[in-house]
Amino acid sequence: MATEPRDLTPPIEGNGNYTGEDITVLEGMEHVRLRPAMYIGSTGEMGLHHLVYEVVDNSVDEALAGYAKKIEVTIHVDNSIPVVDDGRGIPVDMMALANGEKMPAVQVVLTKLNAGGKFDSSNYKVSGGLHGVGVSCVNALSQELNVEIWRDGHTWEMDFSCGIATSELRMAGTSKRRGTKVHFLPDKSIFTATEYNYDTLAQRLRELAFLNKGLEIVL
Ligand code: 0RA
Repeated sequence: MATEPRDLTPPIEGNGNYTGEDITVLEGMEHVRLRPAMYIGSTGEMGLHHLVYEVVDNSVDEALAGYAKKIEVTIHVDNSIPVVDDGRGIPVDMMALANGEKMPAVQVVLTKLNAGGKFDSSNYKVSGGLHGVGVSCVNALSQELNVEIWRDGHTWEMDFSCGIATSELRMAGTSKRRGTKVHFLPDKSIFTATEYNYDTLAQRLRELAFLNKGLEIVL
């Protein structure tokens, strides 16, 4: 039976919106940007700070797994935040996705929403408070994100914008160090607050340090 190929182009009205009858299935990352509050609670000051907690939680998980001993958080003057840990480093090996596509594991961690996959750490996440939505949400809500990984004698780097890779994973040199730096700049077009508050971050990070004996957190 011959079936007409369907035109899947969404009809865009003058206002740029889809019409009511169109069924729209968004990829996860687009949905995070369209409905950020569903993922991080708000797009105000609370949500802005939540981004930091989300990234730090990943490093705390590395500490809970017995690898990271120190986490360093810095508030840069442009309100970008690097979070550095001395854990194993996010894996960089190539991974095959369900659809046959291949990409470095770090790209999977940073661009695929947690859905119980291989790298879903929620099973053992006890570091604090909210159920983590994952570092991929932070990536989706960041106008820029750069990840640096020190692993197996090498430094690796990759760049993203709004959750989309803007570079390939590159080997950027040799290193004896071990760990991960996630440096992100929250998207000013999404957040209504754009300034980080030192005391707000200090209070939360101090709580995390108390909850995780042996873990050093520097702000
Ligand atoms: C997936 C697997 C492994 C480590 C991590 C992710 C990881 C994620 C983050 C995020 C911030 N810091 C991190 N450190 C590690 C396990 C790696 C292995 O088996 O060697």
